[in-house]
Amino acid sequence: RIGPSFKANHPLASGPVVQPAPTVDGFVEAFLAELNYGQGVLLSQSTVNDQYLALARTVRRYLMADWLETGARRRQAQQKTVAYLSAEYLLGRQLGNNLLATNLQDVAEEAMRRSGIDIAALRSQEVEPGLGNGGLGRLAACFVDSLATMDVPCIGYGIRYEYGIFRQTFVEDRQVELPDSWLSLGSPWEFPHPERQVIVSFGGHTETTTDDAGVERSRWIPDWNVLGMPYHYMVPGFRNGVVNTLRLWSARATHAFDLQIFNSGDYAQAVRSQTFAENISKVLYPEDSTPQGKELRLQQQYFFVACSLHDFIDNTLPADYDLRRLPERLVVQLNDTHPVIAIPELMRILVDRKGFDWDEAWDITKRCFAYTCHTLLPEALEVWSVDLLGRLLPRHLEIIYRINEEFLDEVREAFPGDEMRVRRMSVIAEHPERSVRMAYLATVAGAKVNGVAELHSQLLRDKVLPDFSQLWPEKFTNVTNGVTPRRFVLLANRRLSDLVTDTIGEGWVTDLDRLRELEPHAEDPEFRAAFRQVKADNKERLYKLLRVRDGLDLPREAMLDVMVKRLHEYKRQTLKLLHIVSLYEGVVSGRVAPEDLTPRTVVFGAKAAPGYHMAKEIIFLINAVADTVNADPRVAGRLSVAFPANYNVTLAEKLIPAADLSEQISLAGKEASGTGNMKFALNGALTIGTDDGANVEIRRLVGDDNFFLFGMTEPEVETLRGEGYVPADLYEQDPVLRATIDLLASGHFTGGDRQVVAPVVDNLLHQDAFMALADFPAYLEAQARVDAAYADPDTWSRMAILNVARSGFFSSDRSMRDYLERIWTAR
Ligand code: GPQ
Repeated sequence: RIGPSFKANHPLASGPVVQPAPTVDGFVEAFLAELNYGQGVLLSQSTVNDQYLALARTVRRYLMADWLETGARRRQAQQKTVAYLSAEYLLGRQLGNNLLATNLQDVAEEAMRRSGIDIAALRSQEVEPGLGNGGLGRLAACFVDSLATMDVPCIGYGIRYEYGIFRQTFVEDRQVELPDSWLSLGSPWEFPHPERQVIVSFGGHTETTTDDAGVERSRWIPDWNVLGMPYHYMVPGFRNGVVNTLRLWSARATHAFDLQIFNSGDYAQAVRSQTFAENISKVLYPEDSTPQGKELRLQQQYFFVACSLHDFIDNTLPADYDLRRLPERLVVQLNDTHPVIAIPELMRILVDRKGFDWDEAWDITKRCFAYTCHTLLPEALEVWSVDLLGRLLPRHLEIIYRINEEFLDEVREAFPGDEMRVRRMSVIAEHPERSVRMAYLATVAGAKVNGVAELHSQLLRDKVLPDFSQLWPEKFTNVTNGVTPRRFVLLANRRLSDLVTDTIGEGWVTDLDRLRELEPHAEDPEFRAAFRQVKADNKERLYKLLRVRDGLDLPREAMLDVMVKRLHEYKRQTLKLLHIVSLYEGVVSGRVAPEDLTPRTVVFGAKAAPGYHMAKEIIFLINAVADTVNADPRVAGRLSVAFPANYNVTLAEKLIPAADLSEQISLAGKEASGTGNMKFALNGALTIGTDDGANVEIRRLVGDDNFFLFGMTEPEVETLRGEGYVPADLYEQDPVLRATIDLLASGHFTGGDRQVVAPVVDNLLHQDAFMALADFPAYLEAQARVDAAYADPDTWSRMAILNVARSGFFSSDRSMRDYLERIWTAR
């Protein structure tokens, strides 16, 4: 490793860092310097991209002193640090957030104006880093934001994918995926540190040797290596002088290029090892909640985990640090099972590299880790085949076996004679193939295990890990998810933020419970009118965007009904689609007069995993229904459906503030938490939702009167499944449902083609694993309640205001306080 070349005691060595003046003049000066010296162009000759990059680097300059100061302070303080290990960070655009954090948005806007530049054009130039799939990745981004705002020492560790989540387009109504080359126009927010590269090994075999003390030790002889190069990203706290670090790893070859082979003329072979190594961080796996068990994915997981632990232990702790005290300085939070291979990796470091004996190493390891589970779907629980793991990481497999052996001895001791239980609890599954259950490994090694909403944590204890919660009840806890109010209220909804600040004063952005002070204003007609105006303005802004972005022309006056989330059968986009078709069918069959429909615009946003066929069929069907409904004059101005492609964080920031109705309609017991639901409530949309995930807590807080609940509860779902669920019977018995499905099945939306709708329709009639048909009547009835409430603007605004006022609990700052209290300082 290349050390500092500067004398540490030189007067300039430790600052102060010169920060540009926080004035328009100071900003213009710094901006022009970046344009001229950083970008190498004159203002008169610069492109929008030049200007965007220079603007970004200017904002960076204002953050730099705080970043360096925070780093120095953290090194001095010897506090416990949270290492948040996450395979995904769905960051969203950085410019707006960082202008907000530095409180420079007005200065920057004026400085750009003075330079003859419209800052809005530069904002749109930024390609968001989409290094995550959905809720789990966005949660990680919210958490690091909150930790910086609360001045908690945290390093976010992850992977710098060269390609993030794919860009979605529609060709003839079907999803087509394009690569997300987010780095191609330059990446002003990252700092590569090649001098801090780390070696990561794979493959090979193990050997048993005897050490000087006569103890048998295993030694790993790997057969290939790659380098991990860290890229640092600033994570600014909100106007508090703190800037934490996100450290994302990029894979490089140890030997990029073989000159001998090149000279002999085989160019492809000459760079083979480079291509091979760089593949590891090439692309984000686009499966959300459905791991595929692919070798490259395991390579990614081990790659970033090994880099991160090495970085913390060998580069972040003082050189002489006594590792027996590691738990005083480090807590590793595992974001789902993706980084769980960190557990045997820490054991390997302690035992093989640092010479600890097994028991001491295990004691240290157990106190360092905590595990968050984000799902209840059995197919989402990661397992790795022993065969693959043994081939890629033979020493880690050995360590896992020993952890499991000792753990199963403990089980036998607690439950003598109960071999069934031992088999159930084993970290190694025997069927359908010998494999490692990563959630079990995390539960065995973790000091704490948490779910992400109350209902989820309870089901996790009772249904997913019942044997473990019986053995170690005190291990299990809940931390309900949250979202950052900086990005999702202040940045996304400036109009609402201004109204809130005018009404209750400043300070609520970092103390979100203060939104409660809005409650009395729900009764004030003037405030309600102002609140409605905010919604109207946000809708106008959205419709303007959708016209330019997607060529959509949407009616201004309608209720805006929004369902945005990954496409998953359990989330039940099909239930929403059945609702739309039933409204439409009512009009075209003459059952309902068009004037009796509450004008609605339904907006979907959803990406499907490229290999998830049913999800892609559902996307096709939504698009087909949208085309037909939007073109039919019989429902014109009464019902429209929009499905803008490529839903991402950037679009969410425009959509959510404009929404009237938030669709959270998963089958009860399937959505671990949801976080979109929280963003909508905080932005004054009302929720129509099932008793699932964090909906339960939203409803309890905002009140039954201000939430449209429908559908079966989780125990009712279980009962129905136990009785034998036959969706076709419901179709036979319910004339509205039958007419709705018949219209879909008739080919009405697909130019008469009945074949193309069959996959979805047949699945609903004959499987319907997520019981959309069972909840359909209740859903229609709840939507009728929605219409009735919407008919009176004052009723609706009152309910919406109370949603905002009572949702402060869902700040990710509160989630972080809960993690601190229940997990990170609890030991
Ligand atoms: N979630 Cl296991 C993901 O986004 N990806 C995953 O791989 C898994 C879970 C979601 C989960 O479905 C939501 O209910 C949660 O709100 C979210 O994680 C954050 O906890």
